[in-house]
Amino acid sequence: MDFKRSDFPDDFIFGAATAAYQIEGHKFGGAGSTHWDTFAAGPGNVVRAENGDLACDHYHRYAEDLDLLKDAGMDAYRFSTSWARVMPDGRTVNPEGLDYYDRLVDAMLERDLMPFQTLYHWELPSALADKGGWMNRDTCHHFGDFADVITDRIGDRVASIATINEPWCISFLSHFIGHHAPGLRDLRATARAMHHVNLAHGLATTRLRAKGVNNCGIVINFDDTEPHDDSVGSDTAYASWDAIMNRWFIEAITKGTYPKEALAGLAPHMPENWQDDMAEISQPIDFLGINYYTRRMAAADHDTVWPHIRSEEGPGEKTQMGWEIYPDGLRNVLTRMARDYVDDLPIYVTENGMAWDDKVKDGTVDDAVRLQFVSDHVNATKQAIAQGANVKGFFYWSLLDNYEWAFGYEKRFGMVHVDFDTLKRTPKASYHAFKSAIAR
Ligand code: IFM
Repeated sequence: MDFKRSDFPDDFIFGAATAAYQIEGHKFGGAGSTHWDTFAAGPGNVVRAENGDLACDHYHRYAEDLDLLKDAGMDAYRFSTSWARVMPDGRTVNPEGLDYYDRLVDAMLERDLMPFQTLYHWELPSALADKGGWMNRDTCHHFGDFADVITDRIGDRVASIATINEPWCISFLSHFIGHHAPGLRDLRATARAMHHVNLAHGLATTRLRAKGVNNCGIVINFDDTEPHDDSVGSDTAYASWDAIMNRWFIEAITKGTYPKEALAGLAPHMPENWQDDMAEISQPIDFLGINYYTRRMAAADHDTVWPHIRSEEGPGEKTQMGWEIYPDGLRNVLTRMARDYVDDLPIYVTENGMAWDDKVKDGTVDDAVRLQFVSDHVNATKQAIAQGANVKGFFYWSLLDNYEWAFGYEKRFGMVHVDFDTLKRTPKASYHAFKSAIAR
């Protein structure tokens, strides 16, 4: 790879990320049904109707997986704690679930890996989904209870806590586009989910502060959005898409406001008195996690409903997901967020990575495209630091090939290949190259 650890400040952190439902094996340890289990069981929602029952069986193989992180010389592991494992119905504690995360965190510390925890990476318990899920304000309070319970058990040992992973996916992608659970296409549901997920962040932050947690933040996904061309229509489409995708969550959290271009469609459907929640939502955070994958071009499409947008991939080479490979976009997003929203608050690249149809041949996986991808994106991070963004770490998504939500096990993001029949792990060429690059 075309970078080395010494290109970065001494305290810069290199790591890899995963999420509970995507790797653990949800059928083990008394975890409760989630909205992903029921969504996957519905017709046509997920490739081959696959779910997270077994996934990578990290639940039993976590020691082997943490050894992979350690052997690669990584400093930190970004993982998530499944709400439905800890509280199968969203409210009642499952001691087995707490014991599991206790063991997992201790196993990280035994290997000198800093535990970067995410509270919610999409395992909404079905019992709460039945009551309206993120459309229902009560879910935010139940989430606060979950934050309390899991923090009482492992909060003394984690390096940081992010409340929510990718609020745009939880709300807009899941309630308007319908691609993720619960698979709705409903503007009113969307407006409510987009506000409630922010409120859940705020309420959980309040609970964590009451316990003295002093390294808590949120992880938001951003695209590097551009107008498709120089027409007025593309300009307007860009402003709307950027407001929904890139500004809604960060503006609420750092400024206590919502962008008018997004409210233009959402305001009539917002929960009553939403304005009263903005102070709780915009309380200070200690870091911002940024997930970046691609650039998007926004064009006007007046044959569609509000926001009248066609969002297209850029022209460059595409990954297995069909997403354009565009490293400059990471630099743009990092410098924009520092400049416009968080100033010198610590920023982490909490996810960046790509999927490819990787195959094991003679015991090795030659993922040359990923190797270049990682090199270019780490270098884009370096440029952002040089331009003043206070970026403190880079986490590759993902350590392992895993359950890629609506795409089932078809898309491979890992630096480590997983054979989903035998569960054998095979580090790919990118893993070995990353290891060499970050060696001390
Ligand atoms: O796999 C997902 C992850 O759960 C959230 N961020 C994007 C990744 C790739 O799609």
